[in-house]
Amino acid sequence: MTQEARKIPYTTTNTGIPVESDEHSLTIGPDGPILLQDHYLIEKMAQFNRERVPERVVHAKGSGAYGVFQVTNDVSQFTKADLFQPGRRTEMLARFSTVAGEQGSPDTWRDPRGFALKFYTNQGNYDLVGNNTPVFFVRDPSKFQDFIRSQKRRPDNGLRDHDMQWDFWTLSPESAHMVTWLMGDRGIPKSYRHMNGYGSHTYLWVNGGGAKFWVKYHVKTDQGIEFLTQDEADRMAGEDPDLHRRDLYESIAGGEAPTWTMYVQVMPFEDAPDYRFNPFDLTKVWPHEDYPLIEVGRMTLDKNPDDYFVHIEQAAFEPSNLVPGIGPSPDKMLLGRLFSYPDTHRYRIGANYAQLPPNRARSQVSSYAKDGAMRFEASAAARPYAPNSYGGPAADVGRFGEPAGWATAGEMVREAYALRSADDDWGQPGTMVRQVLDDAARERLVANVSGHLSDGVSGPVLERAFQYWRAIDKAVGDRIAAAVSGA
Ligand code: HDE
Repeated sequence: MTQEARKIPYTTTNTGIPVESDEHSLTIGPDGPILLQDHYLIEKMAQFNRERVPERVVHAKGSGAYGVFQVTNDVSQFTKADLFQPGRRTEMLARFSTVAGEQGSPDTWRDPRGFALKFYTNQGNYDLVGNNTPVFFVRDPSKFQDFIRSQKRRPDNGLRDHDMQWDFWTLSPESAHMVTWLMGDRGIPKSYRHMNGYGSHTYLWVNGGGAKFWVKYHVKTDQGIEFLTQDEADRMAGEDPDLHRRDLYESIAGGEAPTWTMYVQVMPFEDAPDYRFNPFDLTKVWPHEDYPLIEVGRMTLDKNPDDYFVHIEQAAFEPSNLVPGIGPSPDKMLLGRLFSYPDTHRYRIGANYAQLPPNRARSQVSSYAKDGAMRFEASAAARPYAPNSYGGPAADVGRFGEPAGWATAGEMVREAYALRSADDDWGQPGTMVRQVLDDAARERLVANVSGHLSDGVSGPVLERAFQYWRAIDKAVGDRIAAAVSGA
């Protein structure tokens, strides 16, 4: 059968020139030396050597899909953000990930899960880069690099090390709330479809009249929360390390598009200074009795990317992508992240990462950026400077309102947040252990922690870990100590 009849294209070089063979390099006689003029062979080898971009330092192993976000409620009284206006439907991209493992690591390791969303709004990209937990391990960006290094591999032997993890955690009591989440059932979701996402930080919303509100995002799974036990997860890590990637891909390919409902908790702007704990502290949740959930809309993931590398590996999420009507809060972690993500993208993908298919805005882009490696879109202006008198873009001053921010003043210091009456590290995890978990979940928590601690944690660190858990909850701490000692 001719190739035409088979309806497959002929192979070409990267520049479209038909190649002579898929299998044989160019030699002098069948047994002879290979010729330098075999440009196609050289192109194949060279291209292969350059197939990787650096993997993400954290959140390296992930999966993602495209979808839509449909507003289902009227929250225009709280924000003028275009994507949250009544009836609006916005295309989007989601990427889910584990945090500490590398590209090939098992999906079912105990770890927080990244929950990164990119909305292609009419006013540029809005990125909500959250996790499947509403809190985090540390509250100052200066501790993040140390924290991550304690979770990843040791420089000397290249191994991960539970002793290092507990050493850092027990010396950083602000981690207690997040560690309680991590060691409980939420630490290993059944699949990416069966977990919630949270914006985690507090953000600022501004409405059309300029009124300000503090908000926290909750993106709840409509598939229901489900988890794997430690034993199930350990087994699946061997049987199918790509379990969660496969599940997401196959569900969407099979026409079962997963959905999530987005809610916000809204705190009036004036409540923040007198709230009983710091509402910007990323290690705390806001009790729902104080600030109930308000529905915003529904997200549906219904389209698998046609190329994993192009759309998911090169996806560049950045908390600094905030659109009119949404701003940062004084959460120091969030403020640190505003710098870090664009910086990592320039290093990992390149200066023109914003032009790639998953990252390019679907709305008008008229920035003055020009040139740089791999640029393929012409500059937006023939005269690349502002102001100019040749029709170049000009900021529409006043149209999008004031910057979404807050008033502040003070001396420069290196200090923790000023403590308030209910600002302690043990209270919320204690409440969670006692009031949110049932007996069976508490039992699994004790087993998960004691199993983890029984694997290579040294004497002094172990002793601190028992104190840490007793500070969260005396009874649970005692049970963990007994389980480890008896192990
Ligand atoms: Fe990230 N984080 N992070 N992080 N993070 C990255 O960005 C960082 C934090 C989160 O699917 C990196 O593109 C700093 C909190 C997700 O592509 C990096 C701090 C939360 C993803 C980075 C934090 C997150 C990342 C690695 C402390 C939840 C994956 C590669 C101030 C609210 C996004 C990259 C995706 C990825 C830095 C803390 C979520 C290095 C400095 C808190 C979901 O830039």
